[in-house]
Amino acid sequence: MWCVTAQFRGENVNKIDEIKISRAIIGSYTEDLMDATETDVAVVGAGPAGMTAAYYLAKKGVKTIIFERKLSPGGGMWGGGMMFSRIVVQDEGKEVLNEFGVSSSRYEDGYWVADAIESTSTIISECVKAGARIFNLMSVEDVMIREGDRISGLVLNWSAVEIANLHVDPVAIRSRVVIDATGHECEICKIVQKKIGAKLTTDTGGVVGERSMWAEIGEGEILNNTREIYPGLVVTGMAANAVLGSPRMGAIFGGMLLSGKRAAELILEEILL
Ligand code: 48H
Repeated sequence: MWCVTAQFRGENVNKIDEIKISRAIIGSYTEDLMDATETDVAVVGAGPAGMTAAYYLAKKGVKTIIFERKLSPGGGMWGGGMMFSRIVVQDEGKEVLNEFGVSSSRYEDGYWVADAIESTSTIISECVKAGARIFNLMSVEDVMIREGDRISGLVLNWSAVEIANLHVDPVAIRSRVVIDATGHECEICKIVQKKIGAKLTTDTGGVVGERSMWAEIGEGEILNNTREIYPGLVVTGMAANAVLGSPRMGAIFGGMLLSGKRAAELILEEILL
C-alpha cells in the first residue's frame, strides 16, 4: 500500500514490472514442464487415490508427476457425500489420514468422520511438499506404447483445448510407469482397450464396468483391484473398481487412500525395483 501511494506521488521506489512478473511465471513454469517430459511415474488424475499414490512415491524419492484436467486438484473429495462436506473412513483409512495429519473424529466403532475441505486441501499440500508435481488444467488424451507392448508415456493437451474442441495437436511425455487414477471413468484403461484391444488383466481382458453401490464389497475388493492392469499401467482408486467390475461405495474414502498407498507400494516393490 505504501509503495502504491509513493508511486502515485511520483517518488523514486522500486517499480513493479509486469514484464518481470510475466517472465517469472512463463520461465519457471516452462522449466518445470520441460523437466516433466521424462519421469519415473506419471499419474493421471489428482483425486484422493492419485494424490495418495504420488505422495508415497515422492516420499521415497521417485520422480512423480500428476496431470489433472480440472482447475482444482482433489477430484471427488471436496464434495463429501452429496455436498455434505464430510467424508467417512474406516480404521485402516484413518491411519492414512493420520499420516497426512488430517484430523478426524470417531462416529461409532469403525467409522471416522473427517472434514472434506481439510482432508482434500491437506492431501494436496502434503503431496506437493513430498515432492510430487501437479500440473492442473491438462488432459491426458492418449498413451505412448513402446517395446512391443508397454505403456511408456502420456499424450497431453490443455483442458481448454479439449473443452473448446479445438484441433490442436498434443505433446508427449515419457514415463516408466503410468497410473490411471481417473476415477469412475477409468479413462486411461479405456484408451488402452480401444487402441490395443482387450489385453487388460481383467476376467474379460477389457474394462468390465463399475457395479451398483455396495460399500462393504467395494471397499473390500479395491486393494486386490489395485494392480498393473497392463504392462507399465497401474490402476488405482475408483478406476480400479470400475475396470475390474466391482461396486461403488459412496462417500467412504478409506479405500481410495489405501488403494493409492497400495499402488505406490506395488510400483516401488515390483515394478520400478
Ligand atoms: C487428466 C483426468 C482425466 C484425464 C479424469 O474421481 P476422483 O476423485 O478419483 P479417485 O479414484 O481418486 O476417488 C474417487 C472418489 O472421488 C469417488 O468418486 C468415490 C469414492 N465415489 C464413490 C461413489 O459411489 O460414487 O479423481 C479423478 C481425477 C479428477 O480430478 C478428474 O478431473 C481427473 O481425475 N481426470 N485428468 N486427464 N484424462 N480423467
